[in-house]
Amino acid sequence: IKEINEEGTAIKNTLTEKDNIKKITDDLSDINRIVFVACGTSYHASLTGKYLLESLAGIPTDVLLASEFKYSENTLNDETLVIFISQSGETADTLKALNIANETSKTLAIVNVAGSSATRRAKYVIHTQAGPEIGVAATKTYVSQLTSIYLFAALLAHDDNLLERLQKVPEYFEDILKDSEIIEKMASKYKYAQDFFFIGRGYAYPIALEGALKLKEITYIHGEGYAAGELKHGPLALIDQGVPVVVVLPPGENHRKTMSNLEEVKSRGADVIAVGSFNDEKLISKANDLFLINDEVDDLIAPLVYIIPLQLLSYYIAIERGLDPDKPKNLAKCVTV
Ligand code: F1P
Repeated sequence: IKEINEEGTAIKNTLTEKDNIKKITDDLSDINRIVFVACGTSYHASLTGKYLLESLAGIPTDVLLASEFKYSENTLNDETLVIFISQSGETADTLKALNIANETSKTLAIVNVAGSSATRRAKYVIHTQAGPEIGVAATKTYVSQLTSIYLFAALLAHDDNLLERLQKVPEYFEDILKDSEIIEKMASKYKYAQDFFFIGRGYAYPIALEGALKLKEITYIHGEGYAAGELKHGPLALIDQGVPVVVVLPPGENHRKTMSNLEEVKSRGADVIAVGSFNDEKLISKANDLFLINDEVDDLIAPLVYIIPLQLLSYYIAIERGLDPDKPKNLAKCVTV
């Protein structure tokens, strides 16, 4: 919980890396493809990077799990930038992929631990400024990775408006944390659920995936993250009376469509837990449980902010179930095999 509380500060500190990141983007004007490579939470940060880089900079971007990297390695060349995201900089699968990519392409590592192996092997390095993270499940390092990726994309795309908006992001955290009691009550209501679903579209999709991963990691409850539009291709069969479905719904162009997915799950009896904005009357009238966020946080910057209530939900459910959220079973802080 200490680390979740430090997330606003971690973002503020990481924003100070802007000038260092600018030097890197100035040097990369000739790239025509980007490939992100990562594991776990860092993979979800990478997915957000794909949406940002393709929409802001128009650069085709792929995202690969480090353990699957070798199946795509022969598509790389010297105009490809391969970006490795890893809080530890020591994850074995990520380092293996980095060694391979160094042979053909430009490589950039976005890492929280200074001096780690990834920082020594990659051509370019961005240091996230989250400070030490003791909890095994990544929280403040995740929003710091995202902050680095946002800065990188905004600088590459010369998007001054986004750069300005990023400065404001830490200000949204205080209000969210003040409302954490709302999440505590939700946790007590849903602590015995066997399955959770998390849905979102566009920028909200990786938020849903990361929300589901946090739940699995620290509460051992089955959580599935889905692109909201994918529900109708099978998973709707699993939505029954009383199944909690977390709908991630920031204001933006996907709102109408995600609302119709919300109606779909609700008509099958799901308990809808919505994370949305204060002025969203439609959402407020439909959800069973709500967590509301400042209306200024639209879908573009939502990944940095909307993840906080989802992390808190997993945290409080773990506490309610008598589990130690800092020491999840079968998960190491750094996977070196
Ligand atoms: C990747 C990761 C983390 C997860 C856990 C195990 O680590 O999957 O996302 O929370 O710590 O490792 P990293 O490559 O980002 O250090």
